[in-house]
Amino acid sequence: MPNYYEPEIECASRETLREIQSQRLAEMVKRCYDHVPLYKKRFDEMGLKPEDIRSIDDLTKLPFTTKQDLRDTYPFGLIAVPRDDLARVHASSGTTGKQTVVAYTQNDLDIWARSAARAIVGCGGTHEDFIHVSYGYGLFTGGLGLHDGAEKMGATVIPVSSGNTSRQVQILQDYGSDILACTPSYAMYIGETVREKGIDPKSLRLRIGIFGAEPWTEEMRREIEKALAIRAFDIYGLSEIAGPGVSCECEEQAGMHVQEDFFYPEIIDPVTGEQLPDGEEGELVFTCIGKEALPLIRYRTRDICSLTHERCACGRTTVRMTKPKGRTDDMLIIRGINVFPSQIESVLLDLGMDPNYRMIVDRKNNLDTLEVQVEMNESMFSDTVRSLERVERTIADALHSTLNIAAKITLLEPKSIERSEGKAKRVIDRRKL
Ligand code: DLL
Repeated sequence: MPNYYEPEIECASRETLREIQSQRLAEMVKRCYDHVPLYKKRFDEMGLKPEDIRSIDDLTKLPFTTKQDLRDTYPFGLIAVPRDDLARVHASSGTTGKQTVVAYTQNDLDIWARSAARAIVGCGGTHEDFIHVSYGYGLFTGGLGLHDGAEKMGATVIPVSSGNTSRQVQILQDYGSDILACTPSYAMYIGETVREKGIDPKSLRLRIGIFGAEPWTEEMRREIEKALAIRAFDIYGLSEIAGPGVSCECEEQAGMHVQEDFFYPEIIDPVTGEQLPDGEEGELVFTCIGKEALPLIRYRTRDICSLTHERCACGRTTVRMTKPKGRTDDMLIIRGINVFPSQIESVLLDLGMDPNYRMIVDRKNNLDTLEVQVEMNESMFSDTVRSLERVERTIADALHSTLNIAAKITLLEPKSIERSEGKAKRVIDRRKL
């Protein structure tokens, strides 16, 4: 059995898990009340006492926490331990507004590393593997998260970080990396570079990819698996809750197992806040039930997915979440139709296009417009103008029939869309400017 498989938790009965969760929830709520002024104030306003929370069934009595709460208390206002007890700080990229700063005690780092270790083992990683980490190192949690997880489960880490793609390929070849960890868009770029260098991906030792930090589709999975001759797994996480490893696929690839002894998930209706049952799509909410420094209560992730408690064929009993298809805040509303960039990606890949695209949303004469710029691949580039027009029409028709949205399609020269080494930026929304 590989290291860092923890069947006493990962395969525990639902009753055992509930007991652990209930006890940890009661303890963390008390800590929040005693040490975080914002929570004390909210509880007092609601007439709620920490003693009212005795089990997981009481969770819905608790208020939500939002990203705005973290911003309002920037940088360390929600921290529940003395500054001296902190072991590390990370931050989210903060494309809008202030950065979100998060902090960890040594125990929190251990919980996170255990989660990431379970994730790597769940994907089939073993202590014999060389894990090539191409997530960015730094305030972003990707690099150090996978790094600590890999060390925890006894593998050998290659801490490459992102960038210098040609060197990444050289290292994959020369060091014999077994596992690649990076964003799916960067994996695609690395795959493209492997092809351009005339390397047969099957000649690489690479076996497994652990990709996350942004939404990606099943079609994209197939493309990456082909380009790098590997099995590609989805890993999810967010800095506010820990980092990568909050959940991850197992070898069944049938949803991501949540490390629910540390991070308790719920799905809610984003408008009413009501809890939704298994199988229903809504906003993912997490309560950190094991953490000390930043024990967030019912944190609204804004990610859209659903949960299932059905036992997985891998034997794990932990709840699984579906691939988040996007965030409530990257959902575009174009002429009243809700569109996630991942849906556009699905349509393009289904048509055999490469997933190099950009969406430009604008408003002309009070009407929303959508232009989808799609990069041609090398084989199409030599085609006649007429056949390219046909391709544009085919894409426009497919978008119309699957998403019911009219878009202008513009084909661009190969390589004209900037490649991403981290999270890809696909949307330019000029309506807000
Ligand atoms: O992206 C942590 C991470 C690093 C996860 C490496 C996986 C791998 P943040 O920068 O705080 O943390 O961004 C978190 O990224 O709320 C989701 O919207 C999105 N996200 C993360 N993983 C996935 C995924 C890291 N597998 C935000 N699928 C989250 C879809 C994802 N979206």
